[in-house]
Amino acid sequence: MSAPVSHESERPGGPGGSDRPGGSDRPGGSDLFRPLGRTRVMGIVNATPDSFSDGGTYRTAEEGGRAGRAMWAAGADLVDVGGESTRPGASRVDPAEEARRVVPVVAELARAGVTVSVDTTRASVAAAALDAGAVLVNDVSGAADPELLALVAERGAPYVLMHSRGNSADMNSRAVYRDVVHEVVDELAARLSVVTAAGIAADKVVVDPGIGFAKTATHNWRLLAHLDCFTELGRPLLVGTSRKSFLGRLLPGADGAPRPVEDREDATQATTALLAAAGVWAVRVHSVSPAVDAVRVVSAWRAARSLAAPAPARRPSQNGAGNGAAAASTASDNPAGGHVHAE
Ligand code: PMM
Repeated sequence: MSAPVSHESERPGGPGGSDRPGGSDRPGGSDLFRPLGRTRVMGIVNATPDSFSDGGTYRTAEEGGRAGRAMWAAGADLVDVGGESTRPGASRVDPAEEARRVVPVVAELARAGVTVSVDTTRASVAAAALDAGAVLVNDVSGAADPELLALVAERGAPYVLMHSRGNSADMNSRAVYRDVVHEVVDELAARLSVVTAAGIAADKVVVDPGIGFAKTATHNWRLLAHLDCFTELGRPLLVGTSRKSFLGRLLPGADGAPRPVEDREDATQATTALLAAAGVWAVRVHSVSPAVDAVRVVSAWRAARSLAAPAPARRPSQNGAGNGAAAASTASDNPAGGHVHAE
């Protein structure tokens, strides 16, 4: 587990850095794993009619491209383009239709210099997207398709291995765990072996706990609270909480109904800050600008904790407990329970 933030105050702009739009710390495709000392922000463009949050928003390649470029301008490190909804119950689209949705958006973004990942479970779509300039394959199936793995291995592309069980038709019924954290870690470890046996280099793999995929809200919270357990996989961690239903359930309206998707943005940024403080490699978000800000806030906070002089001594209190308490609070440097693999 690395301590992600160590050089923030050396950046122009001081702690937190002025690494916003166009900054030199946004590495391109071949450099995805270069240590940045902060969590990356992956923007989401779903070129689908039916994704749970942004489905139907980008009806043409131009609209998808414009949205992706705006995310890049807002400071995204990557833009993830998908053409098939993965929400529970969604029906599958024909691979040719998925490619028709995704490839022009990928091509336009790559032409504009944006670092693009493709969110697909299919080899044919991944191949076309890589041809069009994508640099990372984001596979939410949990490495279900040997053809996709063979393609990624052959191209030498970085690969996101996300935990899931089943498919969108049956994932809810498979959300049954005795110990969700260790079962998800163990299942990811097993899939990581499959991925490397297929020829994908371990050092090109990012792992993802798959928030909301075959998980209840309680499972999601447990995973988020114990991300440090994922360090044993030895790979960077990507986490996607953006606007997901467990946030809606946490924040019901007066009528008890879950908060609607469009009103989950503030809660999403709270999770972004927690994830950045936990040191994850990247967060996957619909709204980039507040996530970039949240990451910068965490960077400044961490820089102040790790680089500054020791925490100011407490004034001795009347009962004489002062300095002991200060020492105890600085000894535990991470309120999120330990840094997870950031780089
Ligand atoms: N979530 C969704 C889609 N793709 N990919 C990864 N790696 N991790 C996720 O959590 C994830 C994903 C579902 O959200 P969306 O429909 O808003 O894209």
